[in-house]
Amino acid sequence: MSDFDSLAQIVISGDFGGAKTLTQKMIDNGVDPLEIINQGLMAGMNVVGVRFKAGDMYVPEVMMSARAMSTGIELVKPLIADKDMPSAGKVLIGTVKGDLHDIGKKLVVMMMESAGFEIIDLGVDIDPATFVKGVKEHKPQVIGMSALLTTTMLSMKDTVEALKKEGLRDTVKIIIGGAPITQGFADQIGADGYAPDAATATELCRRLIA
Ligand code: B1M
Repeated sequence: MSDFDSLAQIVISGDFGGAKTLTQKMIDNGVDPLEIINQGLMAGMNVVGVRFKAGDMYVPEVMMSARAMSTGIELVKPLIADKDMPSAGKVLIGTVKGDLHDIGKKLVVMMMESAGFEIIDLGVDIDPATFVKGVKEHKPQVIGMSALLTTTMLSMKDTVEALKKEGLRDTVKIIIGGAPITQGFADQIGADGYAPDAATATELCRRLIA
């Protein structure tokens, strides 16, 4: 098995100690940092995404894998000039107004970061005006909104309307998710997409940005 395959396997198993040791060994051996990311760390996380979506991996395991991936990335990052660091796109994300649930959103963030997206995480209880301000300031390609309460999902519609009012709606793609959200609701409020889980959300962003 090559070091790349071993590193991918280490990420899949969520072994952050192993990720640190092998990434450092590969750096010391002069392996290209971008290859360490793409063929080792990200390759492993891609498998995690597929397995999680299929129900073969669970939330705590995915979090361990994401941590293993981050451990490797942190070692490699200083060796890569900013211009070389691959960015899949910029995503502004938050849990909507009145809603404090963020475990799922954090998972979405981890998965997207692992896939090379630049994430601006606004946090929880984010009102439409703050999303609008975030779009003006950060100019993301995608806005992601999360809601876990049936009472707060309506704030997603308010945010879409607020973006329209400010003339910003056509500058970004909007994706939504969270336990009570459906594709039908996404269509109803004029979002560009809905994802039932973190892996699908990441794929959706890739598709919308492409
Ligand atoms: Co709350 N809670 N909670 N809660 N809570 C639920 C959601 C609830 C279903 C429990 C129940 O009654 N059975 C219920 C909602 C009922 C409803 O509206 N239909 C509920 C309630 C009522 C409440 C309170 C009102 C309780 C009270 O105070 N009376 C209160 C509200 C507080 C508030 O938000 N204002 C409350 C509080 C809390 C805690 C603070 C205690 C805690 C949250 C801690 C935290 O998040 N930091 C909590 C928790 C943990 C839950 C449950 C048990 C678990 C949620 C979770 O983390 N799931 C939940 C019951 C349940 O779901 N079994 C419940 C794991 C997580 C990985 O899944 O968040 O679905 P999930 O995320 C998934 C997908 O949905 C998707 O990807 C994720 C990963 O695959 N996804 C996206 C999520 N966001 C996405 C965004 C995307 C795309 C995909 O694109 C941008």
